[in-house]
Amino acid sequence: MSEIDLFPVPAQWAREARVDAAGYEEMYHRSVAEPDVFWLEQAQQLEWITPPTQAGDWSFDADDFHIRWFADGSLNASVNCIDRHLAERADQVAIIWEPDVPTEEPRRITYAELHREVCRFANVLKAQGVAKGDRVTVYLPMIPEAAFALLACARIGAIHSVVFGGFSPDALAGRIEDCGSKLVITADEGRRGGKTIPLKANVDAAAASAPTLERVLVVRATGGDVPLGERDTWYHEAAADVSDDCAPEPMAAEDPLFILYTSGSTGKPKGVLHSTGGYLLWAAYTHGLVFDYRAPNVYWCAADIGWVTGHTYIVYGPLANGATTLMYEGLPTWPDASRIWQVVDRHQVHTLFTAPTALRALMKEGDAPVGATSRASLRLLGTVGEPINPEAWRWYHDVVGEGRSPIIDTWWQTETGGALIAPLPGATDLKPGSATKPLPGVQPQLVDETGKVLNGATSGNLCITASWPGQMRTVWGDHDRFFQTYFTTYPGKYFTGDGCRRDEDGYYWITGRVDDVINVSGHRMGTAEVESALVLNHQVAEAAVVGMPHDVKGQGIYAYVTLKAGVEPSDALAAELKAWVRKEIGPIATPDALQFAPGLPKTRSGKIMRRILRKIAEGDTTSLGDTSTLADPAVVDDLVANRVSG
Ligand code: 6R9
Repeated sequence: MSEIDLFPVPAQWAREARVDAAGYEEMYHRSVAEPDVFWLEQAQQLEWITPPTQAGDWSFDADDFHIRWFADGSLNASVNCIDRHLAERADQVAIIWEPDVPTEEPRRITYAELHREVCRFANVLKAQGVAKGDRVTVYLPMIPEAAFALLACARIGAIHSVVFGGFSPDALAGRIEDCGSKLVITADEGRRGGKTIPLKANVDAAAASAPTLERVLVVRATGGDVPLGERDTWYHEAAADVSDDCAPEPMAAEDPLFILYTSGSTGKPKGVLHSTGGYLLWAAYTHGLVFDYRAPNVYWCAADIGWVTGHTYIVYGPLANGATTLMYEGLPTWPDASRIWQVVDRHQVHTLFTAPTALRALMKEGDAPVGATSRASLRLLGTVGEPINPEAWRWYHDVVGEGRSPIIDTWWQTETGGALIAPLPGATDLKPGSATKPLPGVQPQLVDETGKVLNGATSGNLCITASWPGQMRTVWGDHDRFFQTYFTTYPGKYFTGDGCRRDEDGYYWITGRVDDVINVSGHRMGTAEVESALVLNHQVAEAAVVGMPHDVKGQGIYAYVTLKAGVEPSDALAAELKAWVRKEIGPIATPDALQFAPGLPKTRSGKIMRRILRKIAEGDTTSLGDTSTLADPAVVDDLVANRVSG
């Protein structure tokens, strides 16, 4: 190992952290050697109604496929995130809310207030007819009511399904229908970076193609002029005369807590289902370990609640651990590139958790906007969502953290519930660009294409061989798809879809997806989803979408489009089709580059050779590999000649 690439644990962290290097080794060993004992012990960090006597009960094999954790235990997630803290920290701030507009006042919600707000919200949901097991779709901006709504669902045993506010009415309708939600919680409008998002209008548009939708609860956020129809109720009116106490619903550990839709390599987005006990424990356990959280430090995860990171590391993990969690309505770069650091100073943030794409965008603005702020409160810096390039890692470490704060690069997925591979601040020496080592309880394995296990320093496809409590339990409504997607590529193992290198020190380096999923600014997009949106347009005959390198987003979207006979390509049509995708799915799916292709490179059996399309999109046209198996090799020359830049 070259010394230059190793950042040892800072002395203060080594002294003060709960887990040091020896502690990690011991914990890891125990988690694998005696998983039942280990997990029943860890489970004690939650408050149970009935404490579990069983830990993991699972099999990844086809003939006995099942995953259960703590199955005889019962609990309520909102009690764990709120009620149990009241004796000790009723007056501690639970949520700091920082508004989009810097001149507006932040909100500070104590645990006692959170209890009242969540109980009221829960009572409103009950009055709207929501009962245990019902699905509730949440389409809200980053306002405290988003956290209240999630916890209120948890309190009464309803299953929340959050849809990111940037998704279009069509994408929203699909997600409402798939899980059969009768109620949507939204706001008049959202705000972000000075722009407003017409959330309520989007729900109205979605309703036309979402027949299961019966009622809409509207939170007043901006005060915009939004007409209410027959199925709509203002939240503040409904909350005016409900009690501020609500008895929590006892839930079995395996009862669902939430559904969150995510993109896969094929088909429509999957409703990833998480359980109450296992997920909540994973959220609390990993938040406690990787951020070594101590009250009353201010902890800020700058994700959106529409993604799993917001679920686990803004709401469930920190609140289960009695933290002060900061929720930010806006963008890190608005009104200018200092904003994120001003928020750090304003609230004396101790731990900041953000994404490589945000760091790259900030880095582009130079060091001056950072230097204009103090950041003296920072002690820990986290990252998530995509591989972090060593250059961005070093900038985060040296410029933002002034060398003081370890960089906690957490690798995980919507499916995993929380971090699986990540350093511990008091235990793990860091290497820029590596998520380092598996957390106790996590058993990664690298395999080759044929499934052969690769040992030692090597590269391969990343699998996890043993279940962990935070593992997803099913795809909503399609258990067979769950099994097929994750457990059949390498039988008996969970396949992550990621490629990975393991070095001579046993450090893991995630290299990115090996399937047709692309990672745009840390957001997962299935190429198939963008292709389906394009071919819905009457002018499009066929489309193929691949990722291309992008210096801020990590990956951009490159679309090849074959038009129907008689339709002429033009710049105007390219712009029209980009706008079409934006409208069909949402702004995050807008192609960065769109090339008209008279033909796509296909094998004689009609399979599109994406390998070639990726190479052309990357601008690497010298090594296209073997094109002799193509039905018409000439199409490649045309594609190379007419490549567009993003
Ligand atoms: C939490 C989240 C999951 C995919 C995952 C991988 C990529 C996430 C990463 C990372 C390298 C990290 N990914 N964290 N790659 N280093 N620290 O992002 O969930 O939206 O489901 O995306 O993101 O490719 O498979 P999700």
